[in-house]
Amino acid sequence: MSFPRIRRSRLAVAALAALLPVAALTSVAAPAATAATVAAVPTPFSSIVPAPASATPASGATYTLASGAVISTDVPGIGDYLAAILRRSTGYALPVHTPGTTSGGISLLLSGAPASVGDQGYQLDVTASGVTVRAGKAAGLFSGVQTLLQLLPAAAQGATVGSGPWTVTGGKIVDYPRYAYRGAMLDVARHFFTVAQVKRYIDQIALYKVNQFHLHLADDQGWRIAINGWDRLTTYGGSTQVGGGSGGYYTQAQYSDLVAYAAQRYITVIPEIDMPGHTNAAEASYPAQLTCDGKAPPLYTGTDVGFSSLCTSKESTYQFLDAVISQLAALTPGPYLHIGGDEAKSTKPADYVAFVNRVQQIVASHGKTSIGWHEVANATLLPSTVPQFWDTTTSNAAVAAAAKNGSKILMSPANLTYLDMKYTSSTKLGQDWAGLTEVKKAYDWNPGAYLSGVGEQSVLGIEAPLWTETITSSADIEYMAFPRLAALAELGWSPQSTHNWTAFGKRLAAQGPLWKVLGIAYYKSPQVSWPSGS
Ligand code: IFG
Repeated sequence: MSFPRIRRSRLAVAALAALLPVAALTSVAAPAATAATVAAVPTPFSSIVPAPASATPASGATYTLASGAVISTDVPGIGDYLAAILRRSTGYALPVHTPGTTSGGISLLLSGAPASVGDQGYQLDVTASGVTVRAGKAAGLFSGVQTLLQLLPAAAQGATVGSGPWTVTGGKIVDYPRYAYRGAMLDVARHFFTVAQVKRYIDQIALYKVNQFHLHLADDQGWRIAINGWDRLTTYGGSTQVGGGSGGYYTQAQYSDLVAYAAQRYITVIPEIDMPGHTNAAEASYPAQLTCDGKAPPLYTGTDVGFSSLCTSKESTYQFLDAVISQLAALTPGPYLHIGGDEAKSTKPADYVAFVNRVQQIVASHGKTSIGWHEVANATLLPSTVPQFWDTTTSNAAVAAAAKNGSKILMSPANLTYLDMKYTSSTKLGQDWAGLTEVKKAYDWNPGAYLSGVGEQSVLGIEAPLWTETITSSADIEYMAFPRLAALAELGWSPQSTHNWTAFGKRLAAQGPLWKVLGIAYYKSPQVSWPSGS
């Protein structure tokens, strides 16, 4: 079988793998290739997103998953997760066992990893006889499994049994993240998304080792989480959304289901109740307690910001917030609660500062750490409070002062990380107030050297927010999130030394076949040479 001589570049290899089905159908220059006659070209280590800290292929060595393979693991939940995916696509039984005498197959072990991989990293070894992932903690094993899945043909993540062969490139990978916090945010307030839609997005962010999922649960247009004793927040405050649709909300059981689903993928949920601004839905629901004049504003279905404020001088406001925060804290295993704090244009600055100072204490009294949009840095931050930077500037005095004072900063510059920014002026979805953000612009920056006065050691990590004023479906989410979420996930995980747009563009191209298999409705950026058929 001879293909026209192709530069054995990474892209060509990935394209070759993706072209096989098309070549079989359309090739006239060479005899029709069928999967049986041409072994699928294993995915090279250089195609993995995020780029691993270190990867050494073993030339010529490969491992092919066979029907009798066994998954041996110290963490049954991860074994079952991998087995479910591979049983569906290979048709193999793939029993999951605790590690024993059986060798070969796939081993996922909590022993033998080098200390350098830390709590979230792993070591992956592929030899002709099997695949071994080693980690210090389960989260690291899960990350190693994501890398293994990317090394298998894209069809291995498909919903129907494929023909294989299920071949993996041989070699060794030792990998660990640059930042502890690699996040994605979904705004379910402007437009409500069902539990199934949120779980679909959680599955997708897990592909790229994102480990924090920030849910923007309340805003002017809707309150989306049931709070016991405050039913009108959801029955009335959750009854609409941008554009006037019927909105919706999560019961506490549904929220807990999302938290558990994310946790099975080693993703921590961070709930946000935006305050003191962005609170029209809450004020409309409980005007006596939350507004200064006791008058209920009408429900709001537009997209303006900055017109609402909780009444910061009323004690009932803080009794309300204590109920909300204590119930969310009880439902949230993770360390963080997000208190919003952005665009409080209708709150006097001195009132805002006093409010933020007090709310941080309420959050701490319920055992959690606050994250707030970076305006909270104008208050007196608790040492553990995390300002989330979202402006389009490269300097902010209050944030720099907080960093100097020891605060960790979460990086979300709107012009680089906001997934609701249009790609180009012809992008139908999204907004453009922070500029137009093609995938190269989302990739080509350094979170550890972006904001003056905020160096590498002050950066907690990076987060990609998706605001949903114009986003109403899973296909909309996917179009705006992919490929930019993969770019931002790499910025959060990979060493700065691997940062190279040309190489990353080839890695992105290699994701195209997987996104096609998964039905991810991604934006085919012209900045990337996507394999045809992907
Ligand atoms: N800014 C607002 C969001 C949203 C966004 C849309 C923040 C922190 C513009 N606040 O971003 O509520 O409207 O791009």
